[in-house]
Amino acid sequence: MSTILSADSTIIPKHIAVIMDGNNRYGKAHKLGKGEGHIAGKDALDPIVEYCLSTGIEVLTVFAFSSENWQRPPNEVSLLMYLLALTINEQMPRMQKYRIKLRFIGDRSQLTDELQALMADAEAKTANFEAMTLVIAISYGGQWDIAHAAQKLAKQVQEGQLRAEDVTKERLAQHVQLADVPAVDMLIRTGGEYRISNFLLWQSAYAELFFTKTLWPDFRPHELATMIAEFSQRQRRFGKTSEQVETQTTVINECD
Ligand code: M2E
Repeated sequence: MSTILSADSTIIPKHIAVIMDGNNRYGKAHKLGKGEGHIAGKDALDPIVEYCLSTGIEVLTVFAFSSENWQRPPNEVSLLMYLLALTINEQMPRMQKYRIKLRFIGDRSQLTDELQALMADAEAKTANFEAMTLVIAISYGGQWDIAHAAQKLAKQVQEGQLRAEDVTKERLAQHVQLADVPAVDMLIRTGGEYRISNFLLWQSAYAELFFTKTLWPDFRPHELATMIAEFSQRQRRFGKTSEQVETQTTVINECD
């Protein structure tokens, strides 16, 4: 397996995905108003992004809004939509400063034209940046992602460009979201629940899983650093297994 090592020989993951759970419970615990936990959660991301950047993580993907979140109370959905637009606008100068590529995954057809335009504009303005990629999952579901990829192949079959027996996992892998970046190495969930909740199902097939009771607004870089150290140890312990795992990678440094 191609591996990137830090100066102290820690194995650095290429792609970290985070389920940022616990905003509402944080709001309640701190006696904040309804929805204010999400505002606190919005600010927790910046230090994590900066830590990932300085550590050499290539891709950070965060679950901002799931396909299931549409079923939350209408007030909360509206607030989250507002916060998404606000955050994208707020983040643009930081993306330029740090040269971070911003990308979005999920079913955009469900979002307002205004939000869709904002997302397209943010992607276009950061498309050439290569310090890191920050992926925001909005209206995203892993099952939607896989079904959407299957539809693309089904259309090719319908048009006679592909045989049904050529619908393989390799071809599906080319059509799921983030097909062009390394697979998820670490999947982290904050907030104390032990579920994947329909996040990057395909892309996390071989991910190491990390769960913490820390609520998302309290999640800090030092806790992420501890998890990365644990990731590194797990990778070393199961080195044999991980050698057999084929991921889409750019070879930077062959080790072992
Ligand atoms: C996010 C969105 O719960 C969400 C509220 C908005 C902020 N957030 C959490 C995000 O995930 C857009 C960008 Cl550019 C960055 C983060």
